[in-house]
Amino acid sequence: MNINVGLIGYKFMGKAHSHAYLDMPKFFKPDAIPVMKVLCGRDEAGVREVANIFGWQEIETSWERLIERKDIDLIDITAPTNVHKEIAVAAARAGKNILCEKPLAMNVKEAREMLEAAESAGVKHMIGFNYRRVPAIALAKKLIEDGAIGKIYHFRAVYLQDWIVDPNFPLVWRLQRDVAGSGSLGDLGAHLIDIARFLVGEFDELIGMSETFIKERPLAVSMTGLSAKAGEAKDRGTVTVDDAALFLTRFQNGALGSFEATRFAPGRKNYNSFEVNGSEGSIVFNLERMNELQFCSGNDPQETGGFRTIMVTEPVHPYISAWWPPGHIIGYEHTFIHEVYDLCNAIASDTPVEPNFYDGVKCQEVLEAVEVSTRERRWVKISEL
Ligand code: SOE
Repeated sequence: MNINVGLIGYKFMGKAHSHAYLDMPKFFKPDAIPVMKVLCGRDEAGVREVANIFGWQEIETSWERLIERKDIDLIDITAPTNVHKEIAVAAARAGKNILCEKPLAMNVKEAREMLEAAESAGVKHMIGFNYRRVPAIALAKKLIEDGAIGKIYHFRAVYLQDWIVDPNFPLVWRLQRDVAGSGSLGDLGAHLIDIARFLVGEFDELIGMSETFIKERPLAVSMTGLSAKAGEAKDRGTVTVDDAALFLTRFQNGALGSFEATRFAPGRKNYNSFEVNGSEGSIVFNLERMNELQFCSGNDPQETGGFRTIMVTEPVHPYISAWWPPGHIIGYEHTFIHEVYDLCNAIASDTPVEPNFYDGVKCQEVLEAVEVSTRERRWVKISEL
């Protein structure tokens, strides 16, 4: 079986997804093969260039036209957040399966509409929380489910970057609320929230705070991925999102959580890290060392107890047997390969895949609760949303 893919967006995430479709069938044996049918973007020259590099068969410059096509089975949305809802709802109504980048939507209302549209159309839907498919994080999940760290007491997470510390870094779309929805909170915090839900469970209540350290920046003349060029120094615009967001939470199972998402941590490039403490042990992960998982077991002899570093590259580890011999590490791009592998199998077998739009909605509720809490300076129950 083949799955004809129409991918919307061709920059940072568009390339990560293109690469995933290209490589996945070369290493995995999926039940359905993704066919790189159409790459879609507004700038014809830009989209054609990327389509040629990755081997997309055709291009489109209108997502509406793409969705109307009868020969497309899966719509993959990597465009900015403000267009997710319109595209996803239209794609669902046209009977297309959907993969959508995170955060799912601009707010809870939109996210719920997307879930409702996808569910009532009976299509497969997935959200791009790719870090669930880091083998070390998948191993952490297995260890927790096996009871290796017992009852969870703490989840402590930070996602730190530094690419906008320079006050003259331009006002890219990720710093504009009407395009991105929020700043570090939705871009980085969303990943932490999803990992927390994956490993610990649902949130009950939280209290948050955020700050925009640099309130004005030069306008951007060009941007791609996380790089951009500023125009004239006098042409400036207002930053309308948070630069950093922090919150404390109580999970429904009684565990306590602390979260910090910032782009103002010099030296931290993509430091997505968490520690889970349970009654029988602890787990520590850091994306900058993504092939490793730190594990401490309370059952170890006192003399030799403590954290051990598990190199998560043995064939018994999740996803790894498709790759290289032990110790031959994998990287960021592999998480997207694992994601499209699971999605293609789910479409082929007509079974649900996770994380999906439901997980997107649950994450969006937490994001919005942080914003409400920050604005109103109070604890917020997730059930209020
Ligand atoms: C930029 O902050 C970014 O690329 C995010 O948008 C991704 O979701 C994250 O995985 C890495 O950082």
